[in-house]
Amino acid sequence: MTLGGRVRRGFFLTLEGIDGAGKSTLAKTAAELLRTRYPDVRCTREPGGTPLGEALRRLFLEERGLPIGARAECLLFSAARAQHLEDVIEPALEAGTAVICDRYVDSTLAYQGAGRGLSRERVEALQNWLAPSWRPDLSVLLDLPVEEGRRRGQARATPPNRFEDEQRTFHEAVRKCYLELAAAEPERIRVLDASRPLPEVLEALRVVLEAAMPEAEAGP
Ligand code: Z5A
Repeated sequence: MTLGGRVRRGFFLTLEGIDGAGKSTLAKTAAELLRTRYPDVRCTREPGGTPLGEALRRLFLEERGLPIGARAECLLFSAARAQHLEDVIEPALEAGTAVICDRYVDSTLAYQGAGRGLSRERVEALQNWLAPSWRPDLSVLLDLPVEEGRRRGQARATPPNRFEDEQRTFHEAVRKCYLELAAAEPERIRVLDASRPLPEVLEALRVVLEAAMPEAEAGP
């Protein structure tokens, strides 16, 4: 498998879903499972993973009053991703590391495309430009009704961010887009019912991950 023309030896897993779907919770179990096959596992997130990404994350999630238009929002998430790919994701995959990324390109298609109403074609074209071979080996979509995501989010102590503040219709559009993306790419995007009790979701994750990981190479 190649990444931007170079040999790619690691495994690239992304976790997606609406707010509060359980991505951070599942990342820990995914890391344990990947460690059975890969000597190094790197957990990262978007926006984030680099000094630029973390600075933009603070800007998005903490500066609630700062006006950011839909196109600027899309470009800023994409800028953070370009840096993340260059500094973290591509070098790790090339070194044989398994990378788990909490949100990736599908988030931009769902939030900035469907949520903010930007043209899907333009958002996709931008992603294809900055990450020509951006496709993860596996993307796990944690699907959850919007109301349940809100309920889980409200249990947190932190104040709602600019996305959590959005109307229900915004989050419904995001969820719908995620499901459409999964229907269009069923091999890459596996949908898990995140409303089930956590042990069941973790078991479903184990099953899809085991099936997606390449067989261990035979020794010399
Ligand atoms: N964003 C964007 O617009 N465009 C982009 O391109 C990118 C991002 C990359 C990033 O915030 C924001 O940026 C995000 C989209 C936007 N919008 N928001 N908000 P984030 O990724 O940090 O925010 P988040 O998605 O809301 O993360 P989160 O709140 O931490 O959700 P999570 O990681 O999916 O859930 P969790 O923390 O693992 O679980 C939430 C709670 O539910 C927690 O108490 C768990 O114990 C509980 N939980 C988890 N699973 C279960 C089950 N199965 N049953 C019961 N309870 C559960």
